[in-house]
Amino acid sequence: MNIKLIKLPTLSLLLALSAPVFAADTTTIKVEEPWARESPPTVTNGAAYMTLVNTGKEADRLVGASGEVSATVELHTHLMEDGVMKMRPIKAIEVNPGEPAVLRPGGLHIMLIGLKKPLVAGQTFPLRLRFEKAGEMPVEVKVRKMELGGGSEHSGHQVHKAQ
Ligand SMILES: [Cu+2]
Repeated sequence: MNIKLIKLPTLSLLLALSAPVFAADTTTIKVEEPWARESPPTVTNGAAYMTLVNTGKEADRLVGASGEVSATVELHTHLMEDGVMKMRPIKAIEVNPGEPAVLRPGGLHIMLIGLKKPLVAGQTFPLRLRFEKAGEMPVEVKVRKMELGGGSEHSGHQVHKAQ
């Protein structure tokens, strides 16, 4: 009788320990510097940018993102159409080993549609990224000051230009 009582917790402890170890082994995506621009109170959409680095050997893809920050979260890209830059939803963003996927203004981005409240510089908000192979990954997105053509002298830092 005693053997059974000891065995059961031992087995469940082993299972509990092996699960996170397995997950860590398969996590090959590094998310660098997730950020978003601050949004004026009248603007209801925002975008999140970051660099996705694949440190593994196999190709992976960002297939979705979600969060409480906005009503809808979509993967977008920019396309030139008849001389006009347009945003288009896309199904996935390729993240291949040795080829970091750079999400930035004017290019790939995570679109935040229907912001529940304005994005305020200095604050952060959580997003969950979903990769085809690496699975779900939580990130904390930092909100930065808006950089506009004319008013850059008002901004504290010039690291990120709009273009
Ligand atoms: Cu967009």
